[in-house]
Amino acid sequence: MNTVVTIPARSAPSAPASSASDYPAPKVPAMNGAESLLRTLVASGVSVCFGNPGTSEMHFVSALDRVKGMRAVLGLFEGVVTGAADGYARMANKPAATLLHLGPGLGNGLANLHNARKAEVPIVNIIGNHATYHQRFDAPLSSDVEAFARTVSHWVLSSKNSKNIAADAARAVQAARMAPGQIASLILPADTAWHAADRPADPLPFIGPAPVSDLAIAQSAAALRGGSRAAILLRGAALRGAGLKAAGRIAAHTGARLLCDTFAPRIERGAGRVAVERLPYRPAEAIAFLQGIETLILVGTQAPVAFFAYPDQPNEFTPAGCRPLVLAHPHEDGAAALEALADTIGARRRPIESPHRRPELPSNRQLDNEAIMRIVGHYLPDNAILTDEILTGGFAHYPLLETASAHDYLNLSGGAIGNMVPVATGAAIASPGRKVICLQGDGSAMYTLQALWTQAREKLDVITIIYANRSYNVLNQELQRVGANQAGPSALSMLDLHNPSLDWVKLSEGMGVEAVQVGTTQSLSHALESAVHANGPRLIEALL
Ligand SMILES: Cc1ncc(C[n+]2csc(CCOP(=O)(O)OP(=O)(O)O)c2C)c(N)n1
Repeated sequence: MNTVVTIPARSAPSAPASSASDYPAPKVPAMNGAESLLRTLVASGVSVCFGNPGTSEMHFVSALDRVKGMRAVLGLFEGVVTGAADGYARMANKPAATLLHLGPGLGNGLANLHNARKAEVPIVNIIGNHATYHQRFDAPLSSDVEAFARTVSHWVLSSKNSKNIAADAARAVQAARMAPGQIASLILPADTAWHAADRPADPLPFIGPAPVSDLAIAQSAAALRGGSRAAILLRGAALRGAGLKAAGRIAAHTGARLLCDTFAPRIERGAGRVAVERLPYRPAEAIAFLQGIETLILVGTQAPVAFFAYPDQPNEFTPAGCRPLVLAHPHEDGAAALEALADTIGARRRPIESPHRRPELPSNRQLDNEAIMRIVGHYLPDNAILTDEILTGGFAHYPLLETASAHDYLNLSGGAIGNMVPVATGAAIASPGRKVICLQGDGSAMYTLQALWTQAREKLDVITIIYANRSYNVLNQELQRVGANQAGPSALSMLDLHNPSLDWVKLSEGMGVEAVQVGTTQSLSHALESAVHANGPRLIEALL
């Protein structure tokens, strides 16, 4: 017999039970659905679960002690959970699981699942729901979980019973790992977790990136040989390792420019890496940047468009007369395609790699955005991970890190702010032994600041530098750009973060992360140098 829980019948006492012993203890099966799910995830290579559970996920939570191989990490808000899963996947190249509490828990995590979808990373969401037979009562936490999930997921399935759940989990991991990386959401009604399962499921084969056709390679080769002024716009795995090297060979052989999207999710930069120019954010600058390009080869991305439409400004950036040519779609193997293209055109020269020249420290003065980037570049440890959510603080000074120590640069990929404190947290969990430096706008930081608590609890090597300009600065600029330039005090107060000013040292220390406030280049240098050599999380409030 597989029935495992005695559900109080409708004739059960109507008065609340005075103690748990008033009801018979549920029988515990040898392996319940939740345990079969967890064992399947581990067998399929999922070894970290970021979660914020509730009653409907208690069987999953209790299985964590019976199943070895799953690191469970608590986030104190679901946006932390989903953003951390994004950061983990960007660095680990495989999915973490999230554990989310019904529709509202998932809803809290949606913005960062949106960002993860744009970053094209794999994530397996496990979302609890009411027991199947309870859903008709419209109890307080009832909602259309599938509808919530569909908005951000490539794959959604609600498990029907405890016997299916392991097989469903194996399919969820397979779906998440489908190139270039997908969001898979498995909904788990509470009774499917607590009833008996037969066994875990075996892992399913991964569907890796599709090979690029010979024709696509021949077309790009012909375009490069034709002598037109060419550029290659890169995204995804092509911005790392073999793909980046092959792109560098092509550039050295043909003179083609190498470009990346403004918000590429991950890029290998710094000493020893092939330098890639970053597409500017503002339309006028992006158009000037691309001017003169006659052939634009696309690898893992689309032809560039503006972040927003602005009155009287173009929203497509490809120059008139330029031919965009897809070498590799995002689900295809862009790195292999670049290698094949380099071989086809006979690109034998070594790629040009950036030298190692740490940016010089600025002279002592009040902090500004340029000085912060210089100091970060100066002290950046080898093989660090940098996350960027600094909006107005960053664009102009991005080139400063070209000759800093080799590092991975992670960007806000989907435009929903509140992403990178969690992303830095997940990246640190995926990359033990590597320092993570989180460059963070103060406005954006406040959305998911609870990630600091997770950093403290997990003792993660993350240094967060808050750009404390006490403003939604970028929106002050956007006011002008969209032509809403009659803003008065009420409008401007919506973009201002004074009154009261946030006390970042107290906020951080309140969550267990040592913190310091700095206002000069010298004090930032001291604070960063000391943080780089320390273990565990630190926060530096940089006054601007
Ligand atoms: C989820 C979400 N909510 C709101 C916005 C709109 N928004 C874009 S930038 C920004 C302010 C960012 O401020 P901060 O991080 O301090 O950077 P700064 O503009 O000062 O450089 C806001 C509110 C957004 N992009 N995403």
